[in-house]
Amino acid sequence: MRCRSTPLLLSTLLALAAGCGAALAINPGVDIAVPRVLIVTVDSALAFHPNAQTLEQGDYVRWSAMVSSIHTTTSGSPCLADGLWSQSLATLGTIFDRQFNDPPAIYRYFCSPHCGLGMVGSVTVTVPISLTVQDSAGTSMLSWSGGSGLYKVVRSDTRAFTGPNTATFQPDGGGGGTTFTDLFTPVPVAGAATYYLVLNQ
Ligand SMILES: [Cu+2]
Repeated sequence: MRCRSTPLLLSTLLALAAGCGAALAINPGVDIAVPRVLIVTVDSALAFHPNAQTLEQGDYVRWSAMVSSIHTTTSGSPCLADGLWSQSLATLGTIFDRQFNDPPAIYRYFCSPHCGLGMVGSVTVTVPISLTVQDSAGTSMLSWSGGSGLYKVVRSDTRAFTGPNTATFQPDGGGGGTTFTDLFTPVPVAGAATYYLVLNQ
C-alpha cells in the first residue's frame, strides 16, 4: 500500500514513510514526498543563501532573486563555467529551477560577476534514500540507507503533522543513526501514524 504525501516545498523534507493500512505497521506503505525543492535566494549581499545544500538525486534546487541585481547562478568552479547550467538572476522575482539527476557528487556554482568576491555555492547530490518500515510485535521500526547527513524523525497521527501525537525524535543511537524504533508514548494511533525523515538536523 502506498500513501502520497502532500507536496511540500521544504528544504529539510527528505522522505516519508506512512502506515496507511488498517493497522499501523502491519502493512506499512513507504513513499517519497515530492517534489523536493531546495531554495537558494540572492539579495543585495554578495552571497547565496544558503551557499551549500545537500539533496538526493532527482531533487530540485530553486534559485530565487529577492532583488534586482546582476547576479547569476552558473555551474563550475573556480569561477570557470562548466556548462551544466547558467541563468541570470538579475530581475527581482526571477526563479530558476534545476533538477539534479546528475550522479552523486558535489556540484559547485558561482555568480559570474561576483565570483571573484566569493559569491559561490555548492550542491551535494546523494544517492536516493531508501526507507523501510517494519512491524515488530506492534512496534514500528524504520530503517534507511542512502542520502547523507544527520536526520531526525517526526511522527504524527495526522498527515498535516499537527496535534498532540506529533513529536520529533532522534534516530536510534543519535542523529547519525540509520534506524528508529518507535518505543515512545503515547503510542501512535493504529493505521494513522506518518513518519518523516528530516535531513540536515
Ligand atoms: Cu552576484
